[in-house]
Amino acid sequence: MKVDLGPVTRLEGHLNVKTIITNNIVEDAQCVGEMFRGFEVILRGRDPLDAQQITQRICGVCPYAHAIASSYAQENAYNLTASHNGRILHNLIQGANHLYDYLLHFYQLSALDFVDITAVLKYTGKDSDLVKVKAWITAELASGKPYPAAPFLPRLSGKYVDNDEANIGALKHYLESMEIQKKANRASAIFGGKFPHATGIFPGGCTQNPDIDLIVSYQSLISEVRDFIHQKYIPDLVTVAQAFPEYWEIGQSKGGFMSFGLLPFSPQSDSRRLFAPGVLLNGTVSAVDLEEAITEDVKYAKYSSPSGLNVRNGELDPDPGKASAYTWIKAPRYNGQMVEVGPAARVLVDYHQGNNQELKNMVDHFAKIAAITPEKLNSVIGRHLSRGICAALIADFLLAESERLDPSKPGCVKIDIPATGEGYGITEASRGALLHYIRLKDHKIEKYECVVPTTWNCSPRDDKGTPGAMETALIGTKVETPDEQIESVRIVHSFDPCLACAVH
Ligand code: NFE
Repeated sequence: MKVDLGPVTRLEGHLNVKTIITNNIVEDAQCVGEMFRGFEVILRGRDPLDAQQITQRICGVCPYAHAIASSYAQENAYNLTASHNGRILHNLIQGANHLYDYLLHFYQLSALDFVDITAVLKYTGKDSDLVKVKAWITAELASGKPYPAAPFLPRLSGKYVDNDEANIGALKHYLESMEIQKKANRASAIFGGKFPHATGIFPGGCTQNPDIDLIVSYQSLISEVRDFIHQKYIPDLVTVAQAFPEYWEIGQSKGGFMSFGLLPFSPQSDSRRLFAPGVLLNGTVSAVDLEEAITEDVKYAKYSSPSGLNVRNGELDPDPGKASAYTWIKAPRYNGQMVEVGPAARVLVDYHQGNNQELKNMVDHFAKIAAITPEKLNSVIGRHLSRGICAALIADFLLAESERLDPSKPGCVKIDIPATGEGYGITEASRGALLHYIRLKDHKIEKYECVVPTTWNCSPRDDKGTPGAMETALIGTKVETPDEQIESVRIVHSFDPCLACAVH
């Protein structure tokens, strides 16, 4: 039986997942990116300092990651070292965006896959927000509309959390989290400019100087976000994990893991980072090679350009009618290997290197209470919990990092754009490893390449026929209701795909 899950909702952009179900098992799955964008074409011939602005328009969810990757790439191409304040400001802006994004993903994009929202209909308390939601859902359900009470209902058939108090509590946090997300975005905006597309991020730093009153405002906002993470987000994650232990086994990708590392401790391009970069293959972590190892296959993607090109030589010739192709997403590979990127990769790659003792302690703590090994982070629940671990570590880091700003010094440095040069910039967007590459000619952009997290995770088959990370996580899954497949949708949501980014 063939079932298309698209358009999959509660994610960014246009994703279809084509499945073949035999005896209630997903026998095959294809991730289909249904649109073409072409930012790399738009950038050709432009002023290089447009790049960190234009690439933010790739996405309204992770714009700062693009601005930061672009700034790093330009610093590399201009032989420019960021100022002390500049690098810290980059971190404060990008880190706050991660916090916003994790909360958005858990509450608005995933929680309703697990939480039974109809529990609110039994609510008898006095909380005004919950009373309003209850009244609104009740009226919507009575209205006779074909799809009443969106985005809460309708929903896929399946098991949900069976505890009214936990369900109602999670709904309350769903509502509160939107205010908290706003605070995270306001914190980023203090130094970067208005969310979602910050005008203040540049190679070498930020145009906003770190005045003391701004630092205090930033810290106050991040402290509130941090409290929410510890008091509500992580307990809600644990509730879901305890209610759905089978999801430690569901949704495992069948390749390696890669992280580019996140939040450098100093302006130098080889600085240690809060989360270490690395490629984890067969239990061993190795350093990331940007020059040769990353290639993009296009046998099954709608491009006529050659397959298997590395980043420096990447091309983009759209071919909508290509017979063998089923998606607009290319298939990036690392030394020919399929890898998963994202929160689980970020945590596992760091854990295996012992880079961050607090991360190790948190992973070991959760592994102990769930009676799992750290490798089980490669699962639906594992990806969700990894975001929670990242959120807790990042919030603490941002508060400490903001103390290191020097209000007597500027936030940016003078930029001289050379006539020629090239540079790579790597960071971790919330959804995973993000690479920007820039090459200059006559002081202009000759070539720009982005290799983006969801491109890795939602990649189609490569030229050898190996499926992408999400495809492998879906294949073999047992589904109770083949034409709905809540199990498959939970797997897809655990990756938090962003198709706007994937096809960029
Ligand atoms: Ni549009 Fe993004 C993140 C990047 S995912 S959300 O996180 O880069 O491909």
